[in-house]
Amino acid sequence: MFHRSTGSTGRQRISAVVLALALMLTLALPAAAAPARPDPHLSDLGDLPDPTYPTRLTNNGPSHQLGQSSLLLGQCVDGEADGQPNGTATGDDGAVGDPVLGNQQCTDDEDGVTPNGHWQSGVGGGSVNVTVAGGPGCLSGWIDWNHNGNLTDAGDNILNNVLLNTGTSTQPFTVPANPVSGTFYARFRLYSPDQGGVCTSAKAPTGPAINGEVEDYVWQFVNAVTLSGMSASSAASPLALPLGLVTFLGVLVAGIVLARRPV
Ligand SMILES: [Ca+2]
Ligand SMILES: [Ca+2]
Ligand SMILES: [Ca+2]
Ligand SMILES: [Ca+2]
Repeated sequence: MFHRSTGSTGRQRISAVVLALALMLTLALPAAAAPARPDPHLSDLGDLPDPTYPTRLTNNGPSHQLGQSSLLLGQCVDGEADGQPNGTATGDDGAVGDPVLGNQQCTDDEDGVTPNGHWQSGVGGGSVNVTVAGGPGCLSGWIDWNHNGNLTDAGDNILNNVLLNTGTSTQPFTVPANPVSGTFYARFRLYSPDQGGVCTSAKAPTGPAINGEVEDYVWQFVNAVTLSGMSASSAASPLALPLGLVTFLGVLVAGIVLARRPV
């Protein structure tokens, strides 16, 4: 009896020790890791109208992961869960409530590319000023010159894999012959160089990038009086057309006055 009794007590003690060890082991183990879920606000996306331009993720719109580097167009970038298309390409310009990286004072993350005022057909006929932060980076840009709703026609890729250092620079490009006046949609993407610090991997106006930023714009162009060039202005500027008309009327009146002036 004593032997069985002792054995039973021993087994109980062993069971208690095993339970205690199991409990300690359970507490010591880290909690099972939650499945990885990408934060939808940690990518910058575009805002050209979709359709017809690919902007939404379902249409393979451009996206740039944020937080992977400090590479930016301009001084500011913010994240979106998806593309923000609208007719004036301003859906991404003043996103409210999204995390803002870079300069925390920014309210508009489309701050890296500005058109220079006068463009004309030919090589180097147009240019934009581009500001890069956290460089070097590779820049590609597109303009839908013929207003057909895509950025993939010949000549649309105005800047291709241009290596840029931190700072602001003027980037010239070719303006096609006889471009039609009106509203032009433009897209610019900045991303890190390949190994060796060179820009060799071509970037499309669509698809993901591991860092950098995309900026989409609408620019208005009005034919000059001479029809030899165009004036570029912000889409938001109401002065573009009136200024052209005023110039034209001024030349016309001056011509009439001169023609009628007695000799
Ligand atoms: Ca953004
Ligand atoms: Ca920016
Ligand atoms: Ca952006
Ligand atoms: Ca925009």
